[in-house]
Amino acid sequence: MGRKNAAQGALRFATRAIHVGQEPDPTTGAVTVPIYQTSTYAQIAPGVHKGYDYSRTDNPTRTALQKALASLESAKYCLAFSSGMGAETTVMLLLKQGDHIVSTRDVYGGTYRLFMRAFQDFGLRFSFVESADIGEIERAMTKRTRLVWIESPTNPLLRITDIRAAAGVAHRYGALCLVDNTFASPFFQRPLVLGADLVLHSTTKYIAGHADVVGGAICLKDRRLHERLKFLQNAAGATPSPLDCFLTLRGLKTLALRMREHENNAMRIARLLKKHPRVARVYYPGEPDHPGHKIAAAQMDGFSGMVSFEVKGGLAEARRVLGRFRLFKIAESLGGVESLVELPAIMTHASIPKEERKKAGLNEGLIRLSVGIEDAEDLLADLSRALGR
Ligand code: P1T
Repeated sequence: MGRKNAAQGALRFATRAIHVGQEPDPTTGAVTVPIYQTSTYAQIAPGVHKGYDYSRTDNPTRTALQKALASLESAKYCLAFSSGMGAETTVMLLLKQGDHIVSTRDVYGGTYRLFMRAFQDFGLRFSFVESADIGEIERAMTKRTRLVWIESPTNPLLRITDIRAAAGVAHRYGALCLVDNTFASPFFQRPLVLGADLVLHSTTKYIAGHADVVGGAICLKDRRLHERLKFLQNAAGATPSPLDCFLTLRGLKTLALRMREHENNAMRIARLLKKHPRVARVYYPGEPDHPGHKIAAAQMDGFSGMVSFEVKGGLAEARRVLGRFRLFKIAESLGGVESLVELPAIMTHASIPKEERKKAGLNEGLIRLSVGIEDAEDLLADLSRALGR
């Protein structure tokens, strides 16, 4: 599907990650885009400037990041934010009272919290569906549905939605289709090529890749929608600092290298888990018996680095397993070079009510791994020790 090398002229993905938007600085020749640590810009006359007037509105370090990310997502435009949640909040400002949103049920806990405990109070209505079943999306659509919100692969159950089909349903009802592409990264999946209207990222994760910066982004093709979102980016003000943009851009340069390693390591971890007598269930879309494997193989270029699993013995045993890891650190977040482990029901998804988690199939004892790019043998040894022999 849409091989990474096809889009955006002759340059391939890994090259674009290093060069697009990152020409040497015109005044000094600096090869690395500088951190333009300035809040404002001297104007030639009132209202006459060189394209920058205030750093909430625009900043050259942010411009470089936005251009690079737009290229990698096969988008025309990208807008960067101070966090993934800042990006999500800004998308929601496109809507108005009475509008209806159909969302994947298994979404990041913070996304659910934003919808139900912030925007519901403004008169937005939400339906959560198992979007892996396109029929469920279709049955939830109404005349007021403005947005179909997809996560694929989902956080934390790694479910897969057919993005082309979901976008098709959204468009038939005159709604937009947004894909949160955080778990795949543009290296493995480009939803705009599959028909989605908006791609959202927590750039905190694979894109920045080193667990040292929080950020978000929205990528899109449509000029008018970009104009509105750019207005909202500035009006609401959840914009990233120049240093955050620099760190994110620095991480982005090695995205291709890192994603291959994340995937290689995750494949080996999933295989070990599948064979392990203490493991009850493994969730990894790269496994041929994963229910979404065929669709994932068709719409993605790889299966990324997130693996979830359940051990026999439920929550109590899961806690014991977490306590035995040495390399994998118990922490929220994902997508960095270092391996992390967590219990979603207690940590990242605790803000979703228990009944809702149950409906999604998110069990209390589910363990989520963000597989890093350490040596695979060391990770496998750590996992074996944690599971117990
Ligand atoms: O943390 P922030 O950069 O604001 O991004 C929010 C967000 C949005 N979408 C997805 C799919 C996410 O996973 C996240 C953040 N997730 C975690 C912190 C986590 O550990 O799952």
